Amino acid sequence: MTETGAQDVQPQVDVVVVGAGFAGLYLVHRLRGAGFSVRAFEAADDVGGTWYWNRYPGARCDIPTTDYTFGFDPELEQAWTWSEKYATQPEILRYLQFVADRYDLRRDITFGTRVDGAEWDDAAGLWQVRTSGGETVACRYYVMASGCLSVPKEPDIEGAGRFRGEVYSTGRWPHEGVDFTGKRVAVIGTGSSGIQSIPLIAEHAAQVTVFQRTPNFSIPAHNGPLPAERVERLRADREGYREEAKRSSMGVPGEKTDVMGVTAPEDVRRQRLEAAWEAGELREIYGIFADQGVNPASNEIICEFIREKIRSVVSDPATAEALCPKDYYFGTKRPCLDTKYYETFNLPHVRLVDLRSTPITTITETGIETSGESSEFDAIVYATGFDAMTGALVGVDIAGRGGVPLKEKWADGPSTYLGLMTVGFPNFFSITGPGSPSVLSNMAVSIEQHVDWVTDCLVALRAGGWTTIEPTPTAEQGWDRHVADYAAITLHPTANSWYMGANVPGKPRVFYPYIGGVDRYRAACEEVVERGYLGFRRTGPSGEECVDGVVRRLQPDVALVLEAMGELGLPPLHSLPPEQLREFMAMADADRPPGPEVGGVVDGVLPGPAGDLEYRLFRPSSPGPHPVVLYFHGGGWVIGNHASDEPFCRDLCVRSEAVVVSVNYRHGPEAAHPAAVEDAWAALQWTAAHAIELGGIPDDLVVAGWSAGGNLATVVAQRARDEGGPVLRGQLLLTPVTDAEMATGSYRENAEGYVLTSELMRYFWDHYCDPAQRTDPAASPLRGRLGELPPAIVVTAEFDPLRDEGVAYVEALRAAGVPVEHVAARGHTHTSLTMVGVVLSGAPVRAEIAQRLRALFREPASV
Ligand code: N01
Repeated sequence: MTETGAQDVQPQVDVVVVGAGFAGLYLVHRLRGAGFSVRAFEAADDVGGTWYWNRYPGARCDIPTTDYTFGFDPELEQAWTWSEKYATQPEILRYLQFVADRYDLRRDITFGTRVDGAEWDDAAGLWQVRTSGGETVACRYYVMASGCLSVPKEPDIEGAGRFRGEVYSTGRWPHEGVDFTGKRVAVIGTGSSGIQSIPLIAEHAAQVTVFQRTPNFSIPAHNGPLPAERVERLRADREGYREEAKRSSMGVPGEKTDVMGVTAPEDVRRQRLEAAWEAGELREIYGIFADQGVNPASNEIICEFIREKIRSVVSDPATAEALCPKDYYFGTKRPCLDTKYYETFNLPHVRLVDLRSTPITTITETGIETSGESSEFDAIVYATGFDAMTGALVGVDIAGRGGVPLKEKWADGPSTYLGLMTVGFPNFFSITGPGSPSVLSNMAVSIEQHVDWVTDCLVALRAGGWTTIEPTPTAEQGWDRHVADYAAITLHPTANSWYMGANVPGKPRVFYPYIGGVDRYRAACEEVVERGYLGFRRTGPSGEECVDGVVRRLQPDVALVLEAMGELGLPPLHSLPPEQLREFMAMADADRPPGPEVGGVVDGVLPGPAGDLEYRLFRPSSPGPHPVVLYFHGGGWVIGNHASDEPFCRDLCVRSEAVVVSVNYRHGPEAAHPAAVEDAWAALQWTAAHAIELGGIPDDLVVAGWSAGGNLATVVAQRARDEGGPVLRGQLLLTPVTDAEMATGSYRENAEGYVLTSELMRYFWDHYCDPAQRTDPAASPLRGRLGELPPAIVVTAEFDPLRDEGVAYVEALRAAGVPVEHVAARGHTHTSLTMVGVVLSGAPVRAEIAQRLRALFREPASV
């Protein structure tokens, strides 16, 4: 490590910063204020970053200026007044120049100079940063504040270099501006840059031809004066307003909706859609429905609404249709705010070329050829986008410990801890890096949060006598997984967007930003600090400290459900008498999504030892006969019935193409152990005997159950073995109860906070089974003889008190020679896997269960 060298070689400067946009400027200000020496390098001749380079006509912010602004200094906010809801590029650039002047920032910034490379010197514990000016600067900390959308994508069109007319790129626009008067102009690209610039280019050009590969969703910005309501709120309580932004999901204050697109009445939908259209704000269109980002049907309502609007504006039906996005979900590519974009296509000199039907074949010396036409132009404008999120970071030769290049480490996609740091690159930070909310949020707020976090971190290092900081591999892998888990429950991975790296040929296809929201992200960053820099190793002359661990381990949607339940302020479930607990569960079940469509549902009764037992049968839609799954519901042998796990049963039926028969059984305390076992045993015998009438294949029978139902399933499987039948294909045990002892590690780790608590499990046992009977294998099947049992699929959940007894059952079955498939559901709780349509991250686990179940049915019968 760095200890010895670190004391000998002194840095020339504490921190090197790359970039002088929003992020670089605030970094210089904060670091300097915290007593660090700083040098910033900026390729441009002045401050501004994005707003220095993107000078194309129509360039504006699309977050209202009340929010797209620094919030760290109330006096700065007093001293500057924005002129419009969405400011133009020149005004934003003037603002950043004003900020640079006000805090005298330029004296620490070297302009016209790129950082070409940076090497970590492990012996000295320093970064050696090389610049295009020929300097090498030794620094302790190195921060890339180089922007998420700062490296324009190279034109990747055949013949692009041959064109002899004028060529412009929106991301590198000439400072003196461009006069298109009387010219024939081609614009390639219809993302935000194209959509903002096309109407203004059309004001002067003689002809504008727009080459569109993918149409975008755009809504009118309704630009104008600053929103009065926002200005008033800021005036009345600036601090409260800024704080609300920090605790919002996008970095802009606003209410979250709980209106679901699919279930809302038509008039409510319409009202919300029209209101968002009228507001002309990203925050509003991202928040029309609570489920628009995850539910295709809900999302489609928004897509179709915008398509209707496009059709109502654009006169030529063919052009209108070509402008309507149809092959990706709203929001999975960055939507745009525009000023008269669609109207521009009604002008006689503006034409759309749909590259989907007639792709560009080549650019020639004089124009553009597509498969359908050849046109001549005086100028071509490339609005073709950026190598987003990682382009600027891997564009510099950054070599970490052992000389490993960042580019190499990230060859399969970026890997970061909190989007701030990466393993193997000590003391190296990226502002709004991949794995942070960045481009999905108000950049001004996200930049400030990162700069504050980094500065506070350096202050803490100094105070603690540490000289290096680096994340641990465990922490980084955990964060990468969390970022990917979040993206996986959204519709984003379905789109070819720059969020997915899909716009740059060869770029790894992963979801680059963090979609958990500014609020949740900030909470994670704060928690890391509160827990003593969890996931970081810090070293210094006097040794090292490492608090290893993962900051977010629950599946994101499981965490959201737990959060929502926490907000209800319910009494502990184990404090309710059984009758009340049953009523409460029935109420909760009434509101849940019903589960997928099945081919048919039949209710019936079968004879039990103490009277009829109700069952509900779910039939697949394909022609039968099918294998049969006899299913016992969860509920601690105290609550639930044959219908209480209906969404899960439907899901199981559809995914495994089996008839699922969910049978009720008697519950404690009214009918204590072994009543439930006797009922389950009767149900098994009856189902096996009536397989054909139920639409099943005889002998193609699996017993299944969740939790207490899993306990019953395996108890009757043991009995079937001992009594010579019925013949079973296998047993599916979902987070089963296998032992009454309640003394495992998972009982301690997950005692509270994950719905099924230790107390609640004790309550269930106490209502179900006399303590003297609990060691009986008919109550604690782990204690039974396990040899010669049918193959098992055992599912355990990471945050479940029952996890370890499930694992113990897996091991014991294996030791007894029983084939076992163990599905360990990472980040799940005892109850989350059955929350069909609510906890979306449960779907891949259920798919895996079904796949294994199907495989079981394909195997030759074992008994
Ligand atoms: O870039 P883009 P952008 N042949 O990647 C097309 C922010 N921003 O500069 O979608 C033909 O969105 C490409 O087509 P396709 C904002 O976050 C903000 O416009 O890949 N076409 C697409 O239509 C934004 O999202 C503002 O099929 C080609 C377009 O070019 C981000 O920056 C303003 C092509 C590129 O769109 C990037 O926006 C501007 C090819 N070979 C930007 N290659 C504000 O309002 C690409 N395209 C604040």
